[in-house]
Amino acid sequence: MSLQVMFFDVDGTLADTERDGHRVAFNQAFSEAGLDWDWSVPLYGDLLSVTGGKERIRYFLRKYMPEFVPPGDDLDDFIADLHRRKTSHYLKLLQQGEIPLRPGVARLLHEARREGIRLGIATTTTPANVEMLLRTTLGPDSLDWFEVIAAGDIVPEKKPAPDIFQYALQEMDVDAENCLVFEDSENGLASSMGAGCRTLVTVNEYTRNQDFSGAWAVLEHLGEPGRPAKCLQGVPIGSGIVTVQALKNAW
Ligand code: XBP
Ligand code: MG
Repeated sequence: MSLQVMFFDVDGTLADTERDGHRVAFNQAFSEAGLDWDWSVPLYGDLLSVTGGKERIRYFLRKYMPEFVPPGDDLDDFIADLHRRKTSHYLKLLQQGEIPLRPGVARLLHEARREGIRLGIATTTTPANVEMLLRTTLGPDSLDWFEVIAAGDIVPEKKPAPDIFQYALQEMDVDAENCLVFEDSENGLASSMGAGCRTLVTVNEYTRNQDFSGAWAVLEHLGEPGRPAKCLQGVPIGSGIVTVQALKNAW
């Protein structure tokens, strides 16, 4: 068993998209639809326990507005419409270049490509969101760096179910034991571990205090030369600068 493939989660892992991206876009969609809902930064922390934007709106209504009756009495249509609006606002935010990649992400991707490591993406978010993030941060060619972009409703069950990683493994025809997954959340870790993949977690503001038992390594971020990350749990990697060589040494 050896390091042959790297799978990346998107939201929270490639970039801090949740607080200043998805959350803001949800609020813009609510306001556009004439709703006075406001998902504050702390409230959104609770809502993140459910992955998937449509699933998150449904969870919000059930938990915080149980009396709410959607126009036309059709909840699925109502949520789908709100989510379409949200996606369009989110894409605009990405286009404006508001959301940079996290430390070390671009560096490690470039390095992995040079070293012949195969790349894939496994995420809960909508495919158009992934494509726009890659295009605006790494350039239009970067979509081709990934042999599979497994995203959104392509599988029946979103994270923490293992479906999206199982799908990505199958598409790339690789064994889980030769893969390393990069995740940022407990739901993501449960999903990748459920598919049998070794997982490196980089925490963020929303996920810092989650339970990462079973993760191979947990770091603040991937680190940059001159800006090493703290290794928080598990195997320490490369004195806080995650490189392909450091990963191979620790494997
Ligand atoms: C990401 C998500 C996504 C985004 C919203 O989870 O939960 O739902 O917040 O995306 P993960 P959509 O990083 O674990 O894949 O609104 O496009 O669903
Ligand atoms: Mg994530």
